[in-house]
Amino acid sequence: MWKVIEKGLTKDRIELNGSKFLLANGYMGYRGTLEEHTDKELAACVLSGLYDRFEDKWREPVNAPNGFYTKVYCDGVPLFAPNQNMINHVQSLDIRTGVFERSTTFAINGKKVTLNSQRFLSADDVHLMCLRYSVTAYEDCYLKIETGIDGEIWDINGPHLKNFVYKTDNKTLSLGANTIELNVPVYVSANIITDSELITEYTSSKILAIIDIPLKSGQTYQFDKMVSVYTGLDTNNPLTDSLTGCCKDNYNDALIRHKTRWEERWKTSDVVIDGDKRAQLALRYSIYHLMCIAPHHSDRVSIPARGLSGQVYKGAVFWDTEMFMLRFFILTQPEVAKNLIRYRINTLNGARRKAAEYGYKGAFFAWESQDTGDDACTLFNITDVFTNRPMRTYFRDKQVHISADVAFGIWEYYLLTGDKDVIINGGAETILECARFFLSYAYYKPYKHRYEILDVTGPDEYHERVNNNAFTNKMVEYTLKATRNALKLMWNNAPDDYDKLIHKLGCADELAIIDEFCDKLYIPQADKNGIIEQFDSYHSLEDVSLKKLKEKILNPNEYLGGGNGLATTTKILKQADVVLMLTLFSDEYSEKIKKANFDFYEPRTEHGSSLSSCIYSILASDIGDSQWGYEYFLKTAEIDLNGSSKQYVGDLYIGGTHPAANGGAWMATILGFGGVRLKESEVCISPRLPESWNSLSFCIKWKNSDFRIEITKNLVSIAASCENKANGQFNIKGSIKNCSAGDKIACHY
Ligand code: IFM
Repeated sequence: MWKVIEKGLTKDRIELNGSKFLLANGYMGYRGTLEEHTDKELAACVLSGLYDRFEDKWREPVNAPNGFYTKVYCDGVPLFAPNQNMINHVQSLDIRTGVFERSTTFAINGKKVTLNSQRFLSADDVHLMCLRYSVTAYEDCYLKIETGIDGEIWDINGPHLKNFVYKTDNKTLSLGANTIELNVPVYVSANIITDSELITEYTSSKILAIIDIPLKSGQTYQFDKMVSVYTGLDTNNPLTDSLTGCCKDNYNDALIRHKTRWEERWKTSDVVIDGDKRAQLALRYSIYHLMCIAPHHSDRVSIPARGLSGQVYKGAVFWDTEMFMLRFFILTQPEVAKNLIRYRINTLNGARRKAAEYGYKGAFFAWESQDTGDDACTLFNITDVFTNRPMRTYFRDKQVHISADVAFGIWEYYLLTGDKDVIINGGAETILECARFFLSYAYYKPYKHRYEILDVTGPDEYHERVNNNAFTNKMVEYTLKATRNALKLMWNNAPDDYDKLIHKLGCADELAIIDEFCDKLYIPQADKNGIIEQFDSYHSLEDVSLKKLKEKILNPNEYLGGGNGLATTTKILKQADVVLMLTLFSDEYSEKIKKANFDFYEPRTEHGSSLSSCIYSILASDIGDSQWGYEYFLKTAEIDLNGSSKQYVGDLYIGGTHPAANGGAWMATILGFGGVRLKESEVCISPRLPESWNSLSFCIKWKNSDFRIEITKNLVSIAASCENKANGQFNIKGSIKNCSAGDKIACHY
């Protein structure tokens, strides 16, 4: 259950396959197109963390020139899949090792030839991409192979590269260019490993090595191509470094090193489901995506909403990372989680600038965050499909919950890892700045003796500018409590740093007010039926059924929110909102309340966001409805396998991979079906496996200690690593078990 295979190829599959067969290593992502494909087929090598703005278009990540570009002519006829000469095609992605393969057979004037390729983006050296390419002839024929670096690249809001320069020496080719906005150099060098003679050719956008070779029937010609990518953000000498990078290794050795890294990752991150092959593949596929786009190498970048599958959503980092992906990394690869946290700390000044821009104090994090933390989100983010006019959306200025999501991520990282260093070095400051932002944003209503948070947009983006969104208020409360605790931790562990911080921010007087704010913040409560109103006056909106609402849709891409959206005046929500709150703060709400809200909001949720289903899955499991839980899990886990997601909103292309759903699939499994709740002092496990699952096994790292957990229908077994420093306290459906280094415990439930 480790291979994703697709047989045959039609034009309409190319775009989806680009995402489905993505290779990535955190530094760059290479779409699952074929070597002969170009910008027209959306071939792209997306660079993480390098952004560019062309004229007044949206700023977005830069795509590097395509170093895998290779095209073969057989007796003068180009081999291009899919076309009328293609008689067989299969492509696969080995998610255990991050290796892509294709095999395509063509018939040219009655002569058969097969192209095979294998490629990977090294997990060991993130600048390196490797291709092994071969052609087999079944009749005598004459081949011309052009392989090189293609500078004609797919851009959504480009072009982003100018001043192309070419360089060649014997078996290496280099193509360099500079970004438009900041003039950052980008270099791609390729080392073509072959005994054949190469003739170099330039076109206006490509540098090519040409290999002319006659093949006898049954003969195979093979070459390897080692490609290295460096930019001016990585080094002062991107040309030299990319040239050295592409020459230092051979394909086989690089592959061994790459596979070793993947093996290490799976060791801590694999989840084994016994009894359900479909779920197993979908879950592993989700985990593969999380691991391949994660910044293992840097704390200057995070994970964009569409990963490294393209420039969609401006390559920006949303709340998706903290709320949907971070927990996977905290519990399986905390060093990556730390990079994700440090990215927010490193972009704190951008968040301060945004708060100041709106007249607030502290840190208002970007709804769409890029390299500096300044907000890439525009005020008119969607175009109305009917009028073709830009539509005012309030994502940028009113989704204030983003600052609470960031604070939540930082504090949860600390609670589950015990890593005080992050809190002392920037974490506490960031959380405190978020609290100061909320204090300046909130209103104190003296006649109600409470603080309220007015004029916000919650996760349900169909209802903008509402008051007291329950999720937002609850998250703000968490931020304020985390502020107290983070400052206490700093005071106890690094009093000098604490003093310096309070002095630097000049906020000594605000600390007591933050405490009062926390105690007097209004948190919407359940009514007599157990329902928590999503925001003030939500209940007075029209209660139309989702079916009826959908019948009114005139254009499949029309936006249901905004000023005139069909959902705006109704109770139909875009994505989990109150339900998300109930999963995050599960312990604080009774089963009755959870059930009442699930039953109330579920039929009213359109799931217009890929972030929605996983949350419903978790809550469904929590309230014991494994059927709902399973359906929503599959919807989430298979989203990038079957390409079933929305591709357009208005005229905005939103295709690509869905890392938040990938993280959501993991959460739905571990938190939902596994019933795992991680706290600072103990790990609680209340399993509710889906019917067909015999067992679920996985590892978690909790407070720097490793535990292997296996859950069957009636037994939870836990094995602690012999190297563990901390003892684990496990609460298995109320039965408390301690698990020290080397222990193996089992508990019936
Ligand atoms: O962050 C999400 C948001 O909640 C819904 N629209 C898409 C964004 C990026 O995934």
